[in-house]
Amino acid sequence: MASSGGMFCLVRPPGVETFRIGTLTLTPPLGAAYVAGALEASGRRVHVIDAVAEAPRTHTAYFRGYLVGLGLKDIVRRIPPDATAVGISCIFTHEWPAVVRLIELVKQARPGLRVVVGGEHVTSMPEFSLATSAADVLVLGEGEETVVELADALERGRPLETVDGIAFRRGDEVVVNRRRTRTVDVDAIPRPAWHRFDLATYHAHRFVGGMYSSALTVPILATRGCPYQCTYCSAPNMWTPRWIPREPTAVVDEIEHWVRTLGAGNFPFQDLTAIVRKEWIVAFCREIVARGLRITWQLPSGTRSEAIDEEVAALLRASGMISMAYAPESGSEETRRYIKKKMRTDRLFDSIRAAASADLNVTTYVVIGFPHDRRAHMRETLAFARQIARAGVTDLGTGYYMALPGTELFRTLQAAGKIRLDRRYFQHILEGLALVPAASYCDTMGRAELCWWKLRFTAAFYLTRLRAIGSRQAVRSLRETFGSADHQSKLQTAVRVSLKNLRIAMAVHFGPRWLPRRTERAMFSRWNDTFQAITAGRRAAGVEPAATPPATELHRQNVVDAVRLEHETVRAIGVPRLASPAT
Ligand code: B12
Ligand code: SF4
Repeated sequence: MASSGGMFCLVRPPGVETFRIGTLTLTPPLGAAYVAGALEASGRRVHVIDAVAEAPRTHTAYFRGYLVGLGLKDIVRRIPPDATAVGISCIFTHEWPAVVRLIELVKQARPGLRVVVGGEHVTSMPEFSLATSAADVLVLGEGEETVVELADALERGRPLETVDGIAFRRGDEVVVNRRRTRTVDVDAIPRPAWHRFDLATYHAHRFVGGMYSSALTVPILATRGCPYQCTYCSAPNMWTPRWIPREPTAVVDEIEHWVRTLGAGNFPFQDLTAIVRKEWIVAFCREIVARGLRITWQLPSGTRSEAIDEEVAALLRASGMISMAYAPESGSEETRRYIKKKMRTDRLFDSIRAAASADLNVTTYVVIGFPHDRRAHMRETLAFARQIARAGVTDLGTGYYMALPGTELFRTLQAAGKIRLDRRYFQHILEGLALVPAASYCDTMGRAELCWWKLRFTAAFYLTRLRAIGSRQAVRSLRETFGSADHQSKLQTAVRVSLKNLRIAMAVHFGPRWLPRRTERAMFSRWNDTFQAITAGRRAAGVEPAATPPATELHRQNVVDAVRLEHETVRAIGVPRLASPAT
């Protein structure tokens, strides 16, 4: 098991923020902590540079937003001299330009170091990521087993062609190997190596995700993957549409472990969709109650509503759940059908009422600006916003549609010539929750109109809610927003987060930029051409599906066909590496 190799240095790059209205703050990097745990369990020496925790007050202007954390050159300076490989996590597409620059600086300072990148972004576009950066190897999909096998191959000089789940550069070609099969025994995956990360700093800066809690926060993962196939979501490509839960007792063991060893008390679940089966969630809640654990836990990133009835809602409350989110994405049944969001309105409302009667804090997320969206769909969602407020939903989050890579809708937009991988593209993902969207991919509505609908939804929801809760509670809620006590509503956290972000976003533009503006613009000058050339190469290699139906027809096709092509087609595509404009 133990390896004779050198040290693996894992880097969590600076977080990216901007002025957005939402509770979505930075969080401790769960994926990187899992990778660190797997490398440690394989006997390797691991060093972590967590740019956010090491400089949480350092802000550097980045596009219209800012980076939070160590400067890129400072990260390079902190790589230990005996490191033989650097692993960088890149889960968000809008982080990619900063990661490209970071890799370039690593290669300038330490040309002999192997640079490995993992995460959702590189998994969604492996060829493009290798063409636009100086990375050596990408780890695609679930990372734990692959990174250990890759480290072993690098140490022993084994050919990279033999390692499933990676992409790498070979001369003027990028090679993408077959994907590794998902880990089925999820309970055997080593725990996240939180002892290598400074969770107290995340907590002190309220970088926790979800609703603020005064107890130390540790992110948790109870399940992996998601069985659904929403057309705008990259989960099927990242994890395949397979949902694998851990044993409920194993999840509670982990929670108890962090309570005992770290004094943790608040656990946001970072699952794609934690609650799918009623028996699972019932067993999990009963286990927490039986052990007498006095914790809070949250489901900030959205879950399915089908399994939540009155019995489950009462158990959620009894076990310490304080906030959850449903993501029907639209009040329009037609939109939900087009995007394959298999959610029935009557079941959703039953579930909302059950959650509200158990006094749970429920956020509902909607997305506007899907390519097919029409004004009629917006009017339906406006009525829906009022209905859910009356049914007991505590908060409404309205996001703008993002054309995320690795999704069915992205492929459709691309086939229709509507995707340009330019500066604005990277910006629009970060600004999915901004006041005004950075881009609109909708056929009938532009950015200004989408913004107008967002304002109308927000006003309609909160005015209806205000009428339901009364002004006295509203005043108390306002006081809590700016105090040090736990928040009772996500709006409180969102208001605080947004004001802080606005202040920093304005101040940061008088300070240093991550790259001079001209160089930042130049960086993208050839990215779109490279992307189009790669698309042609992928078509020739048979990776792209033969037919790309329009957005309104996508619900008729099974995403598994496209996922299979992407995962099983071993390919080598000729793409020269782009030189950086910063050198
Ligand atoms: C929790 C979460 C958040 C948290 C923050 C997470 C964080 N670390 O900062 C919150 C709620 C704040 C959030 C916000 C947003 N999010 Co979010 N989020 C997630 C979610 C649900 C879970 C992430 C997670 O912990 N996963 C579990 C771990 C185990 O998986 P992982 O991180 O992918 O890591 C594995 C592999 O990727 C790999 N790996 C990762 N790093 C490395 C490094 C190396 C060296 C190696 C070898 C391997 C490796 O191995 C890991 C273990 O298997 C994901 C979906 C998902 N399930 O991944 C979306 C997701 C990451 N979010 C997404 C988006 C779009 C956003 C927002 C832009 C939404 C918005 N409109 O504002 C914001 C941006 C916030 C910001 N400031 O940048 C997208 C990103 C897609 C993309 N291409 O950019 C995702 C993928 C969801 C989706 N499918 O649409 N998010
Ligand atoms: S949007 Fe949610 S339910 Fe749909 S595929 Fe993605 S993770 Fe699953």
